[in-house]
Amino acid sequence: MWFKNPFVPEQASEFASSVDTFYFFMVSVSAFFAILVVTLVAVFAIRYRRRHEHEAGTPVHGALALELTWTLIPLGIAMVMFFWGASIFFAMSKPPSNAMEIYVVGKRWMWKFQHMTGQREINELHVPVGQPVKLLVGSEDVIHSVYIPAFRVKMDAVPGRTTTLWFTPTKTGRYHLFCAEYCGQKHSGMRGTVVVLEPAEFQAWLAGGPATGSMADAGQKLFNDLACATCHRDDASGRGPSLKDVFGSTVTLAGGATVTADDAYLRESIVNPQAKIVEGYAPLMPTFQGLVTEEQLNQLIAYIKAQAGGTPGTAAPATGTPAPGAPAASGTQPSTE
Ligand code: HEC
Ligand SMILES: [Cu+2]
Repeated sequence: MWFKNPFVPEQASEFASSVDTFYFFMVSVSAFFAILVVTLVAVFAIRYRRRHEHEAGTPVHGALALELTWTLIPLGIAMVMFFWGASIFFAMSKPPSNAMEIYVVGKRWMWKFQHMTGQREINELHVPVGQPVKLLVGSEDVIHSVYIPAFRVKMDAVPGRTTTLWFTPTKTGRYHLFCAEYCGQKHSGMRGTVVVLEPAEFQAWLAGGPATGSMADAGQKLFNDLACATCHRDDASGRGPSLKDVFGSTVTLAGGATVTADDAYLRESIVNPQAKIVEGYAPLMPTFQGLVTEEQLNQLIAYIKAQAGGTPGTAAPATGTPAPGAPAASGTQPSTE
């Protein structure tokens, strides 16, 4: 930014300077009017004070120009704030399609990350500089909130839902990550570090990680272990619809309504299958709520997404993909009882 403000955290993402400039503008406008009003109150109180017992001011009967001025100027300023703020908000809520996707799960009291290529991290997140990164945020238990002050981004982690947050880091280094939603006894300890690396270093880091399969591989394994595959086949021969190209497609539901099969829809279809029934199928899919952890759910979703061509986010980090066929990362065996 055009000045180094000692009162704000380091600026390490593309949003940082636009958020700070906007914030500085709002604080300046507020300070200007606060000081103006207080000063005028003081000046007028002294200047127009009552000087003797029976003195009364001249009454004012309407002053259209004055009233228009003090209405229109603040209106104009408020509108500038609104549209400026809204444009930043929209930019922050629309991740670019080339963003690298990383899954985040908040859990009392830690942050778990999983890269598409399979690497998992706890309380540490490695990302390359200059690359848009999209976090798909979920929670294993209560509401948490991912907060990275240096990037000026914050997003709630809500149980049962996938929220997203994105940023483009502009500087290598280590940055704080906090939980910004009080979540229990050790909330204040629910912290982490975002490590921003040069792209080459990041690739080396990815390649050097434990040899796990990609998220989609882990998801495929779960898909078989949980017997999803018995109902969902690639052709139409199963009791459930083929999931091959479902991600990103428009699904027609029983009753005729349509819905776009995005992350949220896939998640709901697995934990609450009765909520939206696909046209032409019986509502016989059992719920997997409680049978899969949040991370396993992400892996299943990653697998379903990977089956639809041109999945955003899977292309970027692909160069660091560890040996294919390596065993799935998942340590816990899902129960299918
Ligand atoms: C007993 C058979 C059965 C099993 C097991 C099963 N499903 Fe389903 N699934 C269905 C049926 C039938 C539908 C369509 C009706 C509906 O929407 O509930 C469906 C719908 C879906 C949809 C929405 C598909 C679309 O075209 O919109 C997804 C996603 C899905 N299942 C994922 C899974 C996953 C993941 C598993 C394993 C964890 C699984 N299913 C296990 C029968 C099954
Ligand atoms: Cu928390």
